[in-house]
Amino acid sequence: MRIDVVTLFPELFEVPLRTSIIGRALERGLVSVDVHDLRAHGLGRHRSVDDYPYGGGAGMILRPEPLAAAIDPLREVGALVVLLDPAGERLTDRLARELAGVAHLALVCGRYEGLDERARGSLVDREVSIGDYVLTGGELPALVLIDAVARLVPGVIEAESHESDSFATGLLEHPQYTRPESFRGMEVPAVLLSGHHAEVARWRRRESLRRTLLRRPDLLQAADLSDEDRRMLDELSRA
Ligand code: 4HQ
Repeated sequence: MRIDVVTLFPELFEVPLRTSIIGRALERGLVSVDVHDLRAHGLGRHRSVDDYPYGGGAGMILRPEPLAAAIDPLREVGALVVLLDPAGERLTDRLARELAGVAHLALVCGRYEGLDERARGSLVDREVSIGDYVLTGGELPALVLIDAVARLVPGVIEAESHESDSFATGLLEHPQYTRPESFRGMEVPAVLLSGHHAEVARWRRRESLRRTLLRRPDLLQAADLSDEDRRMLDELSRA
């Protein structure tokens, strides 16, 4: 998968894209990310990329010409152009999986008060929001999108790990424990030390259901639940 990024702050991408699982995916060539500095297409001696809003008001707006100069070549080679913006479709597990199936993404990061509406309307295919809060730019949302999507590219992590992701199963994940067996007087649940694989699986499923019921009951509507799950849920909600 290929990802291009258009930004005024390329340096924000350096460490995150060199680190850990995503760093390794890039090193192995499973994903490639090219970061383009919008300033390279700035206008005049000052390489200006923004200007005051027509009609007045606070803040600056990104002019369409530098955006077009940066984005047109990416459109030409077939990239799906995605703008990170609070007005976009919310990034969910479903959307991350959909975007992981796109061979070439171009992520556009706004700054200030955002893009001129003509650039948004003519240069952008889709808009994605990472949540209902206001950030200073689209760079952190772009990194969130890259992280969420790249880990789903075959080979980046074991398929097992994301097939059991909470939002893939529709339930929150069960509690996990590692050494030591006793920590500050708190013990690892005995069933996990028992070696009974079927009992471990049943305990984990019950704890997933318990956590989802307590913290995100809204997820239960869409979850794929067996008769046994419904029986467990029934028992949990009585208790
Ligand atoms: N932005 N999800 C870029 C966001 C945002 C979000 C605010 C995007 C500022 C210029 N983007 N503009 N939330 O807060 O995607």
